[in-house]
Amino acid sequence: MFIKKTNDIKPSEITSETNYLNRRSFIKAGSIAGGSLISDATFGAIIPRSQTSTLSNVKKSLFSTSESKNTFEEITTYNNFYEFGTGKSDPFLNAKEFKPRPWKIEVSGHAKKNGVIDFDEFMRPFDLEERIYRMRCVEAWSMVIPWVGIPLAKVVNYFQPTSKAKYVAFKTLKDPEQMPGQKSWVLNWPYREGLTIEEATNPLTILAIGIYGKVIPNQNGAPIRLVVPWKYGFKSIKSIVGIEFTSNQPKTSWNMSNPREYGFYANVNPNVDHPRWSQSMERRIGSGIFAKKQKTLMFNGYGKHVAHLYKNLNLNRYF
Ligand SMILES: Nc1nc2c(c(=O)[nH]1)N[C@H]1C(S)=C(S)[C@@H](COP(=O)(O)O)O[C@H]1N2
Ligand SMILES: [Mo]
Repeated sequence: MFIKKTNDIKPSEITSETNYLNRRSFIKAGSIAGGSLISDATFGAIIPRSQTSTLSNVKKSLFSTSESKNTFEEITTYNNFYEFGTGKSDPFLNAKEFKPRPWKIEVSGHAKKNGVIDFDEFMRPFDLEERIYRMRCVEAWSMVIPWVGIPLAKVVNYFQPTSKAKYVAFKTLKDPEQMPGQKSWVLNWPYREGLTIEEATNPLTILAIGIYGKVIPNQNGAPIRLVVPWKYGFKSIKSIVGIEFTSNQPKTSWNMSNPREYGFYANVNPNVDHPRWSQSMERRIGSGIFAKKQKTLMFNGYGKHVAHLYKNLNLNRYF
C-alpha cells in the first residue's frame, strides 16, 4: 500500500479520510447483530436519536411547494394520531414518553429481501431530501409541512419485490402501554394502510423521518411515517413497524371501521363529498379563524404527477 507523506495530503483528502473513519465506526456499530440485511451499503442517512437534533446532508427537492409553510408549533401541536387520543392536542400531550428507539421494521411478503431490520440500518442506504408538501386531512383542514425523508420508491426497489407484489401494506406499532389510545376500541389496532405498487413507487411518495430539518417528533409519527401528499391525510400512516408486499389489496383501518366514508384510494377530490360534509373547500391551519377557506384542489394539486395512475378509476363515484 502506498503511504503519502503528511505534506503531500491536500485538505480535500483529509476531509474524505474523516468521512471514511466515521463511516467505518458507523458500520461497526450497525452490524452487531451480524448477517445484516443491508450489508452492501457503505454510507447514507444517519438519524440521530434526539428529536431536537438537526439532520445532516439533506438535499432540497424540486417536488417542494413554495407556499408559505406552517410553523413548527402548528405542525407539532395540531395532530391526528389516535393511538394517543382523538383530540387534536392529545398526540402532543400524550406522546412525550413514547420511545421511538430501539425500533424494528419487518419487511415481508413478495420480495426477494425480507426480514426484521433495525430502523437505523434500514435508513442507511438512502439519501435524505427535504420535501415541502401540502397535507389535506379528510376533515377539511390543511397544512404545508417541510418533511425530511426518503423516496419510498428507493426503499421498494431496495427490497426487490417480485412480480406478485401488486400492493404495499403498512402497519403501525401496537403497544397499548406506550400508546394509551389503543386501550379503547376507536379503531381496529394496529393502524393499517396500503398503496398500490404504482402509488408506492410514484416519485412523490416518501417515508418521512424529519420535519423542519430536525428528527421527527413523536406526535408526527416517529421514527418513520408515510407521506402521500395527493391523498387524504389518513393514508399517511405513522410509526411504521411493518411493510408487506402483497398480491391482494390490503385491509386498511379507516376503511374497515367505516367503509361508507373512507375508501382505499382516498385521493383528495373536491368533487366528491364526504357523506357528512363537503370536500370542496379547506381551512389552512394557522390562517386565523376569520380567514376565508380556500378551494381544495384535485389530487391536492399534484395531478400532474399522479392523475395517470387513475385513468381506469371512476373519480366521480368514490374516493
Ligand atoms: N398510526 C396512525 N397514523 C395516522 C393517524 C393515526 O391516527 N394513527 N392519523 C392520520 C391522519 S387522519 C392524518 S390527517 C395524519 C396527520 O399527520 P400529522 O399529525 O403529522 O399532521 O396522520 C395520519 N396517520
Ligand atoms: Mo386526517
